[in-house]
Amino acid sequence: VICYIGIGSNLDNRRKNILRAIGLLKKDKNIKLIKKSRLYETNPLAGPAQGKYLNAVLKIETVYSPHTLLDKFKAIESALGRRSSSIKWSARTIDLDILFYGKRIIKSKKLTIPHPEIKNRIFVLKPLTEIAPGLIHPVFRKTAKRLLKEYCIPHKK
Ligand code: A4P
Ligand code: MG
Repeated sequence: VICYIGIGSNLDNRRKNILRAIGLLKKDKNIKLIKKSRLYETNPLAGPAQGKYLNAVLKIETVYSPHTLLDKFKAIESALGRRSSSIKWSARTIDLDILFYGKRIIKSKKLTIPHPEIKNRIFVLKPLTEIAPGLIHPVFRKTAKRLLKEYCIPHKK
């Protein structure tokens, strides 16, 4: 199954964290890295005050089920020393999110796929459009390029 993965870091050596996470993904025989976007420096979206992120999107192929893939990502996050925080959207050494898992639409207690925030996140839409402009979002039925074009920042009153 072809999957798209969002990766981000805003603590310690951000670039090194991302490259190490990609290294660990590549080591897994059941995960094949097909494409990776450039690294984008992005402003933190939501959450408490924190430093800028580096973000990227990866295209992988895997035989893992969505939940097993999530477990693998959690293992990589803890291998890279991510501490679990009770504060939503706080700074992190590494974060791996499943953006798309083939064309599957999943809503379970542990997983929502496609990732529900894709359309609100420039730090996902930019790198995604770089590597897969024609990819169709299975819920909105729009391409990545289109979602990026429609992206706008919600107006705060
Ligand atoms: N979960 C549900 N759906 C998914 C999915 N599609 N992929 C569940 C991965 N996980 C999914 O995640 C919490 C739980 O979400 C998981 O245990 C899983 O069961 P987490 O990574 O432990 O916690 P989190 O990342 O703090 O929460 P959340 O809500 O996933 O936050 P996001 O969406 O990851 O956003 N600004 C910039 N510029 N760049 C960023 O990368 N990231 C965030 C975090 C906020 N602001 C950012 C960035
Ligand atoms: Mg996450």
